[in-house]
Amino acid sequence: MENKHEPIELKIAPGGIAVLWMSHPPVNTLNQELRDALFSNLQSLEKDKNVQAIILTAKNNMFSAGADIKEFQSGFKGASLEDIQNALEQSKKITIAAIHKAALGGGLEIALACHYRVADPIATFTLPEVTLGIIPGAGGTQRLPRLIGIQKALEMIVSGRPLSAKKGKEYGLIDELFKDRLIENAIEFATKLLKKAKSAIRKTCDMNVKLKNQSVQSLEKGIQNEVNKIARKVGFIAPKSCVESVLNTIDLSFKDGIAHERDLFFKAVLSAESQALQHVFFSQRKACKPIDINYGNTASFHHVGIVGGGLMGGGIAMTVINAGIPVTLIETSEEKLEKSFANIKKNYEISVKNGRFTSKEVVERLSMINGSVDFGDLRYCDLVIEAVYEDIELKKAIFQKLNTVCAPNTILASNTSGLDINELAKEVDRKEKVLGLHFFSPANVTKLLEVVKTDKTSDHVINTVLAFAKAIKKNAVVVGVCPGFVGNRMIFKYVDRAYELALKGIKPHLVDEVIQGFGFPMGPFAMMDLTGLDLGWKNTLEADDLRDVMCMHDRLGQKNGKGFYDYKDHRKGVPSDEANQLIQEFARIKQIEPCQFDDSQVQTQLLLALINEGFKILEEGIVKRPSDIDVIYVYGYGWPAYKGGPMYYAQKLGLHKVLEQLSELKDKHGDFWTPAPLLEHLVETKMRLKDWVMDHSRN
Ligand code: 3H9
Repeated sequence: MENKHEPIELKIAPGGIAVLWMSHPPVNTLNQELRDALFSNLQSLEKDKNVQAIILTAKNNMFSAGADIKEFQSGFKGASLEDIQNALEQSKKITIAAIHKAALGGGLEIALACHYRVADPIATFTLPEVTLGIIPGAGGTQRLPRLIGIQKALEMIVSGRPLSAKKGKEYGLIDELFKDRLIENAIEFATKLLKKAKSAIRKTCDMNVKLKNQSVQSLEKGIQNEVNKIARKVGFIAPKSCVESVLNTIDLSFKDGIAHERDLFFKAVLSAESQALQHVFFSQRKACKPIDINYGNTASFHHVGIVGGGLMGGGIAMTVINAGIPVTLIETSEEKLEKSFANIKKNYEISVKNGRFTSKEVVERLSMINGSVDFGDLRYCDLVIEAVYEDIELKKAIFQKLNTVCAPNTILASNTSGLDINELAKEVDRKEKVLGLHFFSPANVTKLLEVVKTDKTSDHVINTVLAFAKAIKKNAVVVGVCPGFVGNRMIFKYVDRAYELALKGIKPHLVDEVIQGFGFPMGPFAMMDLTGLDLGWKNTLEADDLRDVMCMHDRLGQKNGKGFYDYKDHRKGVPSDEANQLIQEFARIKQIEPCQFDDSQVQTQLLLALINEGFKILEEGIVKRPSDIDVIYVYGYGWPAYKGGPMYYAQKLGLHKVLEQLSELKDKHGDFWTPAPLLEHLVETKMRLKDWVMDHSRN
């Protein structure tokens, strides 16, 4: 008979010290089963006269990932987090949370209700609710400021960023750090507390918030930048609600503050932003589990080779060594290697300046890259990533070389942003070990990784590379081969429409402003300037589009200080008279008549260009799920996460409405707007995208 898994394990140590282990794999989310078991154990321990102290800890290599996000939709039933917190905080026994690895959200909030907290020095503490469009709803906004002060609590809660154990101890969140034997040390800690003459019970809810001569206005002002950064220009309520609730600790009693926090929490859970962010959370985790792959063993990674030390190759090298995997970087000459290392060092210096790494960490990382001009040095690599410029013949020659120098098991990947990887696979014997790994610039920062499966890539290779993506902290999405794959294929259409709008008389900076108003960090013209207008430009004598026009007039983007914008200081572009004149001149040559479009028409055209292509990509099976496209756009192209991604947005808008708008645009502005057949089919059959995927994956 199978043993029933118990969500709580209990042991009583000598001296009446009870140790409660939460055990809900994989990450101890506080779902109803765990909450009920925890609450009933706490009630029994309270009644047990032999028990003097309670240590709350957890199994599965993690304290707790917080509330179960799935219950946001179904509603919370059974014992609440508040019941558990009251049991811990009001207990007559000493309660201690012993935290290893991480305590997030509700997980940290129950620890805050304990009388003491001890932790492993590698542990982190996070209230990430804002990243889900909500606020901490189990007392986090009321207890954290009481423990670490209002300003630090505001910074943690509004940003959703983790706090290290070292800082936690410094700020007073953690009482003791224990490098080894966390539980044994926690028991010893409890024993010492029990020996104190005076009761050691210390309730967070009874603490006063310390204001340190700060006014509410100065606190509000201090956090405004962070709020603006997260909320961008649009009405995203969570960061503002976090501020409101934390500041309530100044004027409201603990009880009233909790009641107010609960109201704000439930309002936020129901908001459109939170629904979209929850969709993104689960979509990202689903994306790395492709529908059409047989899961199995994965190979391990001891050494990675990178061919090409330019902007992309250098960024990829940084990403890999940051994960502790050594890299061999190949260039064609010693000078190029030197240049590449100088760029990598410069990027790390910026990270040191903004506090991401210490100088010591950077030295350690740099010692993990070995530069070489000899392809033979790649022979021991488990994976080689080619990252040279976009020239299929050059890439083919490199793959032929790799085929001869690399061990037969080495996986060969190309970082091409859209070339045909099936063609590259033809150059080697190990066709099943060839695939695309499309990183996005800056590769050491952007989270997205398109994993491009060719006709022959084996499932084992895909599984291995997905494990690699997780190790280097990238959000992977498996896609098929087509020009531009998913992300760029869609962005080509969007940029094409942006050019069309400019040719019809809407100035580039006005187009950009509209799309920033939607929540993108930058518009299509600023994006093209940043990427470099000459990327992939075939130096022709006749211009096909506005990119050609700009390049022909040596306007290459940020890199030479002029593109669609003029760049006086390095990054901040100002509208350019010269670029605007060139656009007008080209419109005249092409006989394009000016048109009046208001902001909402501009926004609709740009977003529909993306969405319509998304439907075509889905129908062709280049990705299997609409949510995979959402993940690509949120993590690779700056689509505002609180709007869920283009396909989620289309479904929310109503597919019939999307079809109607596309048909109208087609009538007025031509065939570019022909609706994708899949969209027509869904509207005709009144089927939701989600249901089509289920139907489709069954075939
Ligand atoms: C909260 O606490 C609200 C309270 O203030 C108030 C309540 C009243 N819920 O990411 P992984 C699943 S809000 C449901 O691959 P990792 C995840 O979907 C919560 N499911 O592992 C995946 O499932 P599957 C605040 C969750 O090691 C599996 O667990 N907390 C949750 O790379 C493994 O996850 C957060 O926002 C959850 N809370 O990363 C933390 N967490 O295997 C969100 C995970 O079916 N979680 N799952 O695909 C994380 O940031 C990461 O999962 C974590 C582990 C860092 C914990």
